[in-house]
Amino acid sequence: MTDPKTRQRRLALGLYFVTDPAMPGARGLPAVVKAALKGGITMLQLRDKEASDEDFLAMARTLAPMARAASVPFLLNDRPHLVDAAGADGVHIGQEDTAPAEARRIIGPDRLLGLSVETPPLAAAVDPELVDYAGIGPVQATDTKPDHRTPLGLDGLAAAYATCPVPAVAIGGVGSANAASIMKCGVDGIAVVSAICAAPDPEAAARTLLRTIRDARP
Ligand code: TZP
Ligand code: MG
Repeated sequence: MTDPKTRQRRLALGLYFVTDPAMPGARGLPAVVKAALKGGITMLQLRDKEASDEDFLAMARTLAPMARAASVPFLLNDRPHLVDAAGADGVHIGQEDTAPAEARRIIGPDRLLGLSVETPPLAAAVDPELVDYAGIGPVQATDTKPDHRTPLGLDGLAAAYATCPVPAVAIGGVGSANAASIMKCGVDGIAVVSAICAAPDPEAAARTLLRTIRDARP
């Protein structure tokens, strides 16, 4: 097994863009991702709960070389069995998806594995031998994930982060208005969907968020 520390050195959690299939509208997802990369996102995840494996893989194969050209790690949401074929750097799973040990077995020892945690006890339970980073949230209620759990708020986020044995990003209702206060909870970065994917100018949105989180860092 690759030393988890070696894998974690490849993480770049600052501004993690998680995609939505519908928000780009007529612009198309690749154009929005291209703009987001230009704006400085540091990590990218393809998320589409409804797509067939075939359509998901086709989009992943479009985005993977774009991310690679920008030296941005590219992860798939939920589908560890497609990581290899997609040429992705890893997978992000939720508590109800493939178990971490199984996902790690499928993707192998070298790729990145992220896990969503919704409460401080779930954050504390993350196995750092298997999981490279956590997504803690939702911080606030969000329409992007209609089935989300009770929002943590800033205090809940700080409490979850404090117990978490791996680096972590905050997710859920994160945007330029609250990014600075979220970073002050100590997290290693923020993950956003709508703040970039639904923005009229995704490049400018990414640039603004990046500046905000860099300025907020101690
Ligand atoms: N996991 C927890 S909240 C969420 C996910 C994927 C959606 C976040 O979307 P947004 O638009 O950044 O609030
Ligand atoms: Mg999931």
